[in-house]
Amino acid sequence: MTTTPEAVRRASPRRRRAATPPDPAKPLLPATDPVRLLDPAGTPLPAHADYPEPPVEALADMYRRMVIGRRFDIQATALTKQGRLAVYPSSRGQEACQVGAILALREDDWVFPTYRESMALVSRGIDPVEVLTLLRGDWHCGYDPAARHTAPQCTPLATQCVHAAGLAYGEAYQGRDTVALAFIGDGATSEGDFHEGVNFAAVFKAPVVYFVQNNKYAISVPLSRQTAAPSLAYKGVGYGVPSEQVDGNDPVAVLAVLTRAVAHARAGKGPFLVEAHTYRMEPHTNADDATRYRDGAEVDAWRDRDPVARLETYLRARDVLDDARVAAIAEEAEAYAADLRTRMNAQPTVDPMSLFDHVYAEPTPQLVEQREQVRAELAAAADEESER
Ligand SMILES: Cc1ncc(C[n+]2csc(CCOP(=O)(O)OP(=O)(O)O)c2C)c(N)n1
Ligand SMILES: [Mg+2]
Repeated sequence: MTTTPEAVRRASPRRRRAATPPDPAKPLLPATDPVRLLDPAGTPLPAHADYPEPPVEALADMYRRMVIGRRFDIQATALTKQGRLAVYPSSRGQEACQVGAILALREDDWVFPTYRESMALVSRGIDPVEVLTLLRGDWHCGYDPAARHTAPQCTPLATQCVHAAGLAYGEAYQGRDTVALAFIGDGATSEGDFHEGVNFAAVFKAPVVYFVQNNKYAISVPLSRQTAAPSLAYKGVGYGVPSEQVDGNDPVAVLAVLTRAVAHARAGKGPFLVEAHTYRMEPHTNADDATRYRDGAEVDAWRDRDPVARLETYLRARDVLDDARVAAIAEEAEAYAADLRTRMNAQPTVDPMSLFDHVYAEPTPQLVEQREQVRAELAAAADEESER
């Protein structure tokens, strides 16, 4: 019998004992399946080793904010139909994400919202009329970003990812333990700014949580035309950012995962990326017709995974909610919407010339010229009016 080198290698005990080299990407990788602590019917699943369930009082608070948030969202959509709002991007169906992100943060942490996050901002305690100021057509965001630690709602996709990285780095540089949370949509993860923001935050260990709400569409573009990645959470791995995916319609899991992500960032370990699988129940905005690109059966399937009903079922089973408490919260939400309606129906007084006031500290010659043009047009219109 001849012994070949290959046979020797195969028989070698060293080969059998050789340890698999550690996978450097492993600690960064998200769970294969999105983290879930409640099933879609609201029944608790076995405890998760990495994600302990948040305290039940926090979940009760979350439920109340989600109910008020949903009522706010319905009211804002109605205001577009009455001509009181220019446009409104609804986040109905995304209540667990909108409220969970806010509850995972401290008041002095920073939020970097997109146009979709009105519900999150009212959940943060910002006056809803202020939140809707921009969408009403004003030139400013309505609230004081520095006072509320909340950036203006961002319409250019993904630019907030870079702002959040810079702010978080600056805060840490000055010795503060503030965390910044940047919301971003599934579609916007294809934008360069998302990648630049995540990369910068990773290299400079900026305490940012990038929170991707994967609501399955970028206006009419479905996720399948957006990415070939197995999950958007995998986009963190290439930048050395630990990532997780979560069932975005499971309020308990969303709060648990985001709480851990925020703690990671606050502990000085750098950014964390969370992808929440959720669904936008309404069209992109009131100006969009979603029936042109998705069918009713798909929407109905997601209706069965409603995050508000899911949390309500769970909290009733825990004896934290009963009929009386549910009715009281619904009444509170009704009063909140009625107050918003009344205040939004008052005619705002806006000076068109104020549009030019805060563009530059020193206006450019072009801006001066444009201001003069508008002034002349307004004066001519006023003359015409008085001659009638
Ligand atoms: C830089 C830039 N490009 C294009 C647009 C137009 N636009 C507005 S919303 C949107 C879709 C974004 O989808 P996604 O990121 O999934 O967020 P969602 O609206 O679903 O919350 C697009 C393309 C924009 N606002 N900014
Ligand atoms: Mg989307």
